[in-house]
Amino acid sequence: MLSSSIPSEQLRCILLRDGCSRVITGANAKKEMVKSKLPNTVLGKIWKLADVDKDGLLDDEEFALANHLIKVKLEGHELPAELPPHLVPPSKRRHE
Ligand SMILES: [Ca+2]
Repeated sequence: MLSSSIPSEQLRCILLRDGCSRVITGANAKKEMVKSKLPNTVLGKIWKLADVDKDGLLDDEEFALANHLIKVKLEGHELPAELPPHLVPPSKRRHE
């Protein structure tokens, strides 16, 4: 399920927000991600969980979710293997 890491280009978007304004729309994207000091492997896992619709991009809601997952990890909790339903952004819920 988590066999492949995220493409380096996407990670670069996370870390640098370089030419990725349509992907990472949060002004604090770079700050938040770098501030976390989490290893790339963890950020990749967070990306996979946060990209709910699997389109390879993080929109506002998904980025907020990513930040939430970063906090979870920083608080010492393990990341879930799959995103719990209650964390899925309302606009991404398709099974209700
Ligand atoms: Ca997405």
